[in-house]
Amino acid sequence: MIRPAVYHIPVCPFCQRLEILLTLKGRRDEVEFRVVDVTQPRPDWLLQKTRGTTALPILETSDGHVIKESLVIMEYLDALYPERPVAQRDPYRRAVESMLTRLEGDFCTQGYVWVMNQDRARRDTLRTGMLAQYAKLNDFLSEHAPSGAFLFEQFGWAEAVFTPLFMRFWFLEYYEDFALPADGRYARVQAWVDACLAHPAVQQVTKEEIVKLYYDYAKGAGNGALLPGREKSSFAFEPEWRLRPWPPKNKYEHGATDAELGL
Ligand SMILES: N[C@@H](CCC(=O)N[C@@H](CS)C(=O)NCC(=O)O)C(=O)O
Repeated sequence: MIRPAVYHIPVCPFCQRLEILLTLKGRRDEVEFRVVDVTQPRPDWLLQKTRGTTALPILETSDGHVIKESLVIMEYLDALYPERPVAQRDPYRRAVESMLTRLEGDFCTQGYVWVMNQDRARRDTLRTGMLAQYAKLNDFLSEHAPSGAFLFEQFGWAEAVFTPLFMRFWFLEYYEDFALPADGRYARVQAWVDACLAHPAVQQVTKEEIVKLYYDYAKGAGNGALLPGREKSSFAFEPEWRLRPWPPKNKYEHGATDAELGL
């Protein structure tokens, strides 16, 4: 039987959600992950599968159907392999984790808008906006999961959705000196973030990889786009990220060359 295939961009947070979900289910090897290079135009055969859209991941089922959107693909995989369900089964608990999941879009947008910002004057506003997003999560968890690390007893659906974003936001820590203030307003969400980052099912990427690959995002160029004066994207596969130096942190003062980035 042909395995389902996920077309993905390595280091993409939405793709990592699928890897985490499958790892939690002990099914990581039952889905084939096929790598797409975000720095190159999408090949025609892929655009035919997606009917022209470029966002990844997509999943191609064993019988050739295409499913888009990471949260929808998560639903599909959780239903396809029903043992060890990741989504809550109890209707109320499922509603609670769905309410938390609905917060991921604004949370994600705020972090990406901030990392891509090039106007130093907007930094404070963006930081305030990011803190407001964390405060929302803090409030939600304080109401629905005041004690314990996770939303429910174990790392589950909401954690699989959010952890890839917590990991990407290492780029805010590095390029924007962002850290959650160590006070009561964020204590519950900080405990959640820490528990999520430490979980064995999420170790597909590292801080070093994210900081190095997302350098161009920090300079305002997303999705493998090329910055002026550069010949290679920080998302290039070669040279491998481990062989490159850590990028300069001072994104508002300096634009690193390919050579400085080890590209
Ligand atoms: N809402 C989508 C977002 C997917 C998305 O934005 N993927 C990025 C990679 S991290 C992408 O494919 N960007 C390239 C493009 O859109 O052409 C999901 O959850 O799957």
